[in-house]
Amino acid sequence: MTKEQVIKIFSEKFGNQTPEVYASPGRINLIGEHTDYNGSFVFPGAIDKGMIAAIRFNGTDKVRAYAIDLDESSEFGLNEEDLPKEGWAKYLFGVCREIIKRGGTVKGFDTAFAGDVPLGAGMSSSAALESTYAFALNDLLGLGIDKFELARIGQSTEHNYVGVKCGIMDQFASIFGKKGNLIRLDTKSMEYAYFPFDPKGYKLVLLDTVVKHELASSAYNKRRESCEHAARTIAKRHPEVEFLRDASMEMLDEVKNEISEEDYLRAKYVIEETQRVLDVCDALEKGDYETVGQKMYETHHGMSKLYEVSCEELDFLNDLAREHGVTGSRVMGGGFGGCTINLVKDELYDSFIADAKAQFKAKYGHEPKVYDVVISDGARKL
Ligand code: GAF
Repeated sequence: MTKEQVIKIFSEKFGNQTPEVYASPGRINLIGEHTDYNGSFVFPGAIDKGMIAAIRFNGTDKVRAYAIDLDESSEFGLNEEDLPKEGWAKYLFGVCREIIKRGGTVKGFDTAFAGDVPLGAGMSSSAALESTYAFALNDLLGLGIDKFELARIGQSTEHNYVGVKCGIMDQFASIFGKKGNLIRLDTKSMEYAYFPFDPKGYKLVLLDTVVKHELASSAYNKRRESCEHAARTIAKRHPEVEFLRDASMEMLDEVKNEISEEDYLRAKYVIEETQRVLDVCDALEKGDYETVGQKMYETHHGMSKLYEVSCEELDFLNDLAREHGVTGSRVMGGGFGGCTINLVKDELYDSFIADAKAQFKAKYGHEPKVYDVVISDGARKL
């Protein structure tokens, strides 16, 4: 939806005074999955799909919000007990509350928003929404909150008002995104580096299974608990280990009999995935896309067999990619449904996509959705 369209809908809903308009993107992640809450590396980029919001202060202490795509409204106050009942409004409320907790004063506002990040596809529509409002309120109220803290406001919203104990990757990518660049982020030190990403002769394409399995957020939180338990157990022998990122396979093997097999497999995946991100960065610097792709397949295998966050439909698309000779393919994001991300040679693209659509439909009754990745800018005022 364009800026003009959002302003028009806002004006129909809340009157004619012109609002300000902000936007924030969803993200892809080339590699480094479930590593961000383990103090490790991620390698995301912002995309050309996101949320757009018109916003204007209304002189009250209430927020009146309109979700254009859902045609739903919500009105809520800004005190802790005012948590709205609408799921989507919890994100807006959470952002306001997290700003207030950090000492910022938030005033009541009217807002209408829309988005084109597919929901449940693993492209982080929720971070796009949080980042839009964190960025907008900070800018409009002149709060002077730095970009790292804006990302943390979104993350804390997830933790405290949505119930997902996520890492920082999605909000970071949504705020810090830069056109044409992936970002390698060290989630322990928060040091980051932009990597221009323009793989000549290849396309990066997402295949969305349009499947979202139930209880994804509780399963996600459970993965995090497994990792933290493994890290704590290792730290008893190796106090320098704060996160799994600090641990080696040798250290993990030392405690193998002290943790469950499940926790062992989860931790093994994270330790291996940490190394894969670094390997992919090296390979990219050499223009070695074969290695990048190989690591993507290894990640898929780990996410499917060790971390157990894939599902039948995602494995099906991954197998198909391999059969077609696609350079790299893996489940992207939190998992339990959503997309595969595929690094495909230009000359294979058409036949792979056509066959993926046909075979997936024959097996599951509907085609996967196809999104070409365009790496774009982060949160901004329009
Ligand atoms: C979700 C979370 F929100 C991220 O923090 C990250 O852990 C990701 O899953 C998996 O890499 O998107």
